[in-house]
Amino acid sequence: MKNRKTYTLMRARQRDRRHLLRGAFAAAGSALLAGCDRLSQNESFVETLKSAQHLSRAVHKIVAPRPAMAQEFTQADVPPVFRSNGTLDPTDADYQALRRADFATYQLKVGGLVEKPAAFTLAQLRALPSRTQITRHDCVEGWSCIGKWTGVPLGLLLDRVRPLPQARFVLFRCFDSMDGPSLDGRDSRYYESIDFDDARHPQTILAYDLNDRPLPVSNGAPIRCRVERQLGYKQAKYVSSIELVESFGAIRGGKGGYWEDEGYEWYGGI
Ligand SMILES: Nc1nc2c(c(=O)[nH]1)N[C@H]1C(S)=C(S)[C@@H](COP(=O)(O)O)O[C@H]1N2
Ligand SMILES: [Mo]
Repeated sequence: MKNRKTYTLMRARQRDRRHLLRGAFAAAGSALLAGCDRLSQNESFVETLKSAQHLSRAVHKIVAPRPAMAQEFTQADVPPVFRSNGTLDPTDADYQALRRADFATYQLKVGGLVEKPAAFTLAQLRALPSRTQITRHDCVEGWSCIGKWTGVPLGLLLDRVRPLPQARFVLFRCFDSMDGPSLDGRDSRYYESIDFDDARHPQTILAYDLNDRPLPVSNGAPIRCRVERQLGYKQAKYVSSIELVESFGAIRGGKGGYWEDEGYEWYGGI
């Protein structure tokens, strides 16, 4: 437990960052409305996004309690094209086969520490109650983009599979290998994890539509996670399965995500 003084200090720093962030957005002004790319030309904005990554989870919880909603925008704020980043077109054979079948054979498996493991086809996911939200995606590489996402609230799927009491994290496994298809059997597929506060947040959805159209391959078709209080790298694309776990210390690099294993913070709160 950190002492009071540390918290006060951290809180002051956090205020500075929030202030910086507001300043950066104000400076970017109408550029934000015009599209995705221009914010990346704003140096202080880029720096702010980089530093936001290092906020501790505890401090973030104090200054911005997580039940709080991420800002939502209007249709007028949505640029025609949502930028894409990271994997744009997975070369993995299992993904390519699904893609050739127009994802008709896709099944999202939800298992691990649950009472009732389940699998959902895209048609089944689309038939469930949905949520639509227009939000801003912030990548640590220094760009932002507003998009309109529609999908199934993750909390709803969790209710279906009934997490066991010891389940603490929701782990997303993705189709795309980051080092290309593996030659030596080493798994380099993208993965991510979030805790239950985020998993059950009303704006956390498994999105199948972007800007009123089926999710393009470059943005994570057929299913990608939107966890709106977090930075871009937490938004897992090409989700193949969801696993409830007690801890992620023994999984892959042990840090809870592909980029986390490379040194990014596990909690990418914004
Ligand atoms: N499976 C997978 N998910 C991913 C990535 C990736 O390379 N593979 N990149 C992450 C990063 S760093 C960002 S900024 C966003 C980019 O999402 P977009 O392509 O829809 O803009 O996806 C995140 N999720
Ligand atoms: Mo990112």
